[in-house]
Order: sequence, then structure tokens, then C-alpha cells
Amino acid sequence: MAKRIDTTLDKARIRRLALGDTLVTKMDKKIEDLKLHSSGKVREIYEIEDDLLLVASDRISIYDVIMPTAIPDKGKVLTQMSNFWFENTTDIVPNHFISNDVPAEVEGRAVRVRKLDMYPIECVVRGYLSGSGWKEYQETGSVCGVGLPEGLQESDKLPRPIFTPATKAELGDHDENIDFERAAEIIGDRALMEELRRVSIEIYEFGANHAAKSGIILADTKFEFGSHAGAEIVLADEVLTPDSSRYWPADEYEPGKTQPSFDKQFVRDWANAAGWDHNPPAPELPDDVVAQTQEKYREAYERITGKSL
Ligand code: Q0T
Repeated sequence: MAKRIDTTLDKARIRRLALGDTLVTKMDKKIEDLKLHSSGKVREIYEIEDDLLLVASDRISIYDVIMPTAIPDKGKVLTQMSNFWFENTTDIVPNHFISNDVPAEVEGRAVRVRKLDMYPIECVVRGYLSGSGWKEYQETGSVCGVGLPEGLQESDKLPRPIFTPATKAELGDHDENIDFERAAEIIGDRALMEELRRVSIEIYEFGANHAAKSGIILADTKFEFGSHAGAEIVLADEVLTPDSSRYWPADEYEPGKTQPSFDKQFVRDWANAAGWDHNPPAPELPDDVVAQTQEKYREAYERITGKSL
């Protein structure tokens, strides 16, 4: 009788073979041991090995000022919403997402991403006329060199989404709207700029169509792109979150005026009623405004992703 090979595997070995050793190794790094790469008003970027760690805080900014009171779970909601859009737009463009394997203290509100050479342009897409777009339209009849029909009102839906690039301002400054030709000069490659415009509009349309199914208007949004050795266009930053986009409740949409923000309206209304002049320091938020705002972020997350937080 031939000698039989022992094929008995213990449970631990089966698990290792199925998952791979690296996948079962838990991240043991601490944020305090990482080098800070850069920081914004509401998030930080750290270096981690050859990659970056994007960490979203629970801080909220209103009228470009950071409030002294945090909104619990906001960082987690924005990170998980961005991850949802990354997962669902890979047919349109590759992105910088690597994994959710992050230090325990920032679990859920951080993402490990591939380090890219960033293009120094904000790729803004607008489906509705709001903010600096509405301001520019009233002054010139166009936005970033894109001509628009006469007689549009504030918050009107545009005939089709438009690409309105901007230059990245230093922290505390406002981004400057530029036309397509200026953006192409900055990038140094017109064909590449045309592709960034095409991809930006396609992601926006995908996001806006998806959001519309759950009663949310994605009025406009800002994308950032970079490149690496194997890919000329890689989607970076956070994608289609309420911090990088205007989210409006569709059932309250009423063109001809400024629309309420899906997520930040309780904070704005309370701060204005409190008489705040929008200059720092901002006032501490009362508990009920924090709770209502926390609930709006949770609701946006659930309506967009179909998952519960
Ligand atoms: C970046 C290389 O200003 C920013 O963040 C402030 C907190 C935006 N930013 C993005 C990068 C990214 C990303 N995302 C990347 N994948 N690779 N740089 C740097 N600043």
C-alpha cells in the first residue's frame, strides 16, 4: 500500500492559507510615531512607510472657520462615504485607495493611500449655480470661461454639468477660479487636461445620479488627481463627501435663493441666530445642535451607501 501524504491542516493553518499572513497581521503603529505630511482645517495627512495616511477629524468648519465643538463620528462618516465612492468609480478612473488598515486610534476615520505626484489644480464640477459660480455668473454671464444661458437664478440646475477648475490656495486663502486654458497651461499638457475634465464630469454625473435616487442633490464637487509611475490619472483626496461637495436635500430644493446645506444647516442657523459675525473665534455649539448635525451626517451616509453606520 502506497504511503499517504498527511493532508491534515489545523484550523490556524487553513486560516493563514486562506487569508495570507499579511492580512491577519494587525496594524500596530501609533499616530504619534508617524511623520506629519500636511494638515488642513479638518484633517491631517501622515507618512506611513512609502504611503500616506489620510486622517479625517470630527472637526467642522462653517464659513471657513473651524468650530470649537466637534461632531461625533463626522470623520468616520466622511471617510467611509469616500471609500464607498472609491469602490464604485473604479470603472471610470483608478484611485489612490490602498486599505483601511490604519492605527487603532483612528480606526474607521483614516485611510491608507498611495503617494502620488499631485496636479496643482482643483477639478471642480458644477451641476447647479451656487457659491463662487453664481457670483461669477452675475458679474460676467459665464463661469471659468464657460458661457451659460441668460436669465439663470441662484441654485438653478445647469443645462449640463460644467468643469470649472481652480488653483489651490494656501491655507486660509480662497481658491481662485480659472478658465480651462489657464488650467491646461498650469498642467503643461492640454490633452491631459481634457482627460481630467472628461473624467471629472463622468464621476460627478455618476455621483449625482446615485445621490438623486435617495433624494440628495449633489450640486457641485471638487476632485484632486495625481499620477504615479504606472498611471497618469489617479483620483486622490476624499471623494464626493459633504466636505468636498454641496449636498442639498432634494425635497427642499427651491431655485432663486441660497439652498440649505444637507449637513451643516443646523450649525449655520444656530451660529447666525447667536449673532456670530463669522470671524474667529467661533462660539461653542450647544448639545442639541451637535446631536442634530451628527444625525444629518449619519443620515447622509446611510442614504448614499445604503449601509448603517
Ligand atoms: C496627496 C500625495 O491639502 C491636502 O490635504 C491637507 C490635509 C490635499 N493633499 C493631498 C495630498 C495625496 C492625497 N490625497 C496623495 N495620494 N499623494 N499627496 C497632499 N495634499
